[in-house]
Amino acid sequence: MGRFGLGGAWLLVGTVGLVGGCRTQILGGDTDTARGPADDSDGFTVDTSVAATMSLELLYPPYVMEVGEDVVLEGRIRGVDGPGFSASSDVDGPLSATLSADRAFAVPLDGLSAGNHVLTLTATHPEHADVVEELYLGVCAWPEVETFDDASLAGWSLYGDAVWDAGGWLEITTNAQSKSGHIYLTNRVVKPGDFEVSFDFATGGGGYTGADGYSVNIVAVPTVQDLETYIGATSNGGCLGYGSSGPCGSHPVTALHVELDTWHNGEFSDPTSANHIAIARDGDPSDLLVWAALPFEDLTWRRVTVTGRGTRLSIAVDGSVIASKDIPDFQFEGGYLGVSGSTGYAYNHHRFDNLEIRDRCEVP
Ligand SMILES: [Ca+2]
Ligand SMILES: [Ca+2]
Ligand SMILES: [Ca+2]
Repeated sequence: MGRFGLGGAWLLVGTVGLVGGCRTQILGGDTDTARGPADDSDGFTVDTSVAATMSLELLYPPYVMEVGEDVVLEGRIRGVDGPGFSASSDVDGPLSATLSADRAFAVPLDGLSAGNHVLTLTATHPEHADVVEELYLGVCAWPEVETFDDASLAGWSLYGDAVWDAGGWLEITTNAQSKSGHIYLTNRVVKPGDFEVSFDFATGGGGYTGADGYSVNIVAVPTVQDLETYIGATSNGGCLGYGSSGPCGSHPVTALHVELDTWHNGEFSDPTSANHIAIARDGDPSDLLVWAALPFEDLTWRRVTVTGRGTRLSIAVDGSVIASKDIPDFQFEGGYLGVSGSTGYAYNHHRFDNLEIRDRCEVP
């Protein structure tokens, strides 16, 4: 939970240089003498012998937050007893807010829509001019989940045998022998840095066991033309349509791959003869960074989430982490995201759906 208000250090809003996104306005210009108690309940002593003014105080106001994030804007009204309080956004209108007996207010921000907001906080009192605080807040968001329910596949480019299925998912190879397919999102790149990519997959239902599998790839090339050169340089079979270097070719590339491998290739250093989910890089399936065995050749949908936080890579399936490892020299470079796969003598469906990309969050 991102909670702006912990730590006990209340900061005075309106102090020059304190919070660049805030400014305080005292409307009307008329201040009154405080009529509060001589001993304030929070330990501050109010000197009733001098003129006092009502003020709004905020603690660590956020400048940017993620859409839906559990952030609460907190602060306090000082200088008077029995004030009123309200909050609003120029984009979303009035916001729900609470004001406690000791004049602490809380404004949950998790309902704000993505975009740039001016939040207006208003303290009212029958004997004082309103005090209005404006706070500038960016609410960032990620792309919508790609459900592949629409046959148009806007933004995607298909190569080889990859097809859209009327069930509302992709078939990367089709359920037949000696197929290879690729599909890439070519109107957006995944940004470098920390990332989280989630998707549903289902494979099986074919002929013979293991065939060969597929891979989600993020390829750091500058242009779609360079991407297509890379695709053309990849090999099939155990290279799963992503291998372009090492045992699969001589086309070096900077890339990250999430293998869903159902065929044991001893010559590629497959670490197990079991089905495995693995992370490889740079077009080389023989150098796995992280892997875990998991039986999945049953045409059952499972959800995979691959997370990169600094140098730590993790793989979760249906919400449970099955592999996590720190790779000291790992650096995620981002790039074009796609899926590749291949079949040989043995074959399977290679289905893919519900892609969710969470790279650097941006304010739209
Ligand atoms: Ca779907
Ligand atoms: Ca393999
Ligand atoms: Ca493998």
